[in-house]
Amino acid sequence: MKVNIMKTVAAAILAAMMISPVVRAASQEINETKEQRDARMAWWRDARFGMFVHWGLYSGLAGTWDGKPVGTKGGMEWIQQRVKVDTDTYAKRAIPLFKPSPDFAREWAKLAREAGCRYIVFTTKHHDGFALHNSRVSDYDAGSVLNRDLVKEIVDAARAEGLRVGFYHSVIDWHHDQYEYARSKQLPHPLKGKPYPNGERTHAKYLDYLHGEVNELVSNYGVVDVLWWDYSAQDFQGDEAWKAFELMQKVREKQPAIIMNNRLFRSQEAGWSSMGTAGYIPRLDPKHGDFITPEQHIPATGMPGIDWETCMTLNTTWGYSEHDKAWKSDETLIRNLIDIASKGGNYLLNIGPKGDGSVPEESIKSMHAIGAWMKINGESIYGTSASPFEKLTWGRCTQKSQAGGKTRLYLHVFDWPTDKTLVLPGLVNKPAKAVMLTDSRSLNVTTCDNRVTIAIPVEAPDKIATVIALDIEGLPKVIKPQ
Ligand code: JFZ
Repeated sequence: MKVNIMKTVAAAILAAMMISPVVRAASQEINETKEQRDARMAWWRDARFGMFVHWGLYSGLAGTWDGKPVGTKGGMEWIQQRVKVDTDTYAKRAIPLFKPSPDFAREWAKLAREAGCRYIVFTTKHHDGFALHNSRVSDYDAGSVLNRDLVKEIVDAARAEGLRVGFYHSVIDWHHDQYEYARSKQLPHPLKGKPYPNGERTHAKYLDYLHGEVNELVSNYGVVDVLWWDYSAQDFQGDEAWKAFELMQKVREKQPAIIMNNRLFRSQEAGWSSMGTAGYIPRLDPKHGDFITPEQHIPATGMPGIDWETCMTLNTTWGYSEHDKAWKSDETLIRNLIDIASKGGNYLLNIGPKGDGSVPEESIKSMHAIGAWMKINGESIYGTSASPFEKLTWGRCTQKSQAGGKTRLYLHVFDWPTDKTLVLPGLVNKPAKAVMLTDSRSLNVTTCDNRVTIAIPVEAPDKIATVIALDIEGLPKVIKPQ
């Protein structure tokens, strides 16, 4: 809600004058030791599994425009761009269909907890520009339109379920009348290629607005654990596009322990090689963010020294679409989570609630299936690190240090061997014991010729992934099998 515009403008001008070039240059450097960084990242690295939520005005439209499906595949949170309409036309159709129920946030938070997620990252504003909080610098926000602060509702609900909270925030903005979309050929905009409807634009004014909304988000909702920026292109990124270093610095001043992704940038040193969802590379200078964000895919190998999080949809769209039926199977989702953990990454799995905030039935089922598996096998995911094996023919492995210098290897068996033996080729450590998490059954372990062999039952107790916890002496030592 806009109040005291003059006061805000005056304050902004004053603030801008006070930021000297010296301060701005210094703000790029991260004053943090490795130990401090490890401490700040610890909860996130342990969590391994988070719930992403894409929800906004587009959710009520549900992938439909003029009574017709805009598509059956792909991101329907982009619907305004897909049908190429201005913000007023879009808002007029979308607002009446966006009707959050009183209880929606508690349902999401409960679902996330039941699924075994340790954090939730949700869209505070997507590319369409509609903000879910009660904003003083905008009248295109839930406060102005619904007289509700949906960010507060979601944060409160998530905290009540013991979840960490992350804000997705789009720096791309299809609503603001000073956003100079012509400056990028690569970033999307519904009116791309067309002249600005309002004549001249001054991007700096958009940046005041962007920084203003972000300031509200990091000031008014207590601790914010993650800021998930989205996104930049090679031809428009970083300082030029978003005053990125200053923005990150301001966020850190309010939220010293916050964890941010690298999407305010798109350059080699910030972990990007090209456009496209697979354009990431395993590189990251901390001044550009804390983690990289492979989208809709899982990297082929782990990336020692780099924090990463794969974000993925349950079907093919982030924002709700009534036409998208391409739901991933429980097997795919559970094995993805395991695969990612075995490579040392996090899984941020998306739900796209409907316009009333309710979660599609298929998504609830999938999240519950993951939750049921996690309830039994969660210790093989949370707080684990990447596999010591380069490759295992039957599945995946994660590991965790134990008291007394032991290491526990979690063996995730996807393809159950038919000869009643599970072989760990090249593992030279002395094994102590093996237990199946499914039913706490102890299994016989033998070792010879640099391989460990575990005696297993004929039938796989869990067709998707049976986990065997194998304790070994010392840190795992794996040699290349001959
Ligand atoms: C972005 C958003 O556009 C999308 O709607 C969703 O929020 C997702 C999580 O993030 O998706 C992208 C971002 C970058 C590229 C493509 C899709 N890219 O660089 O090509």
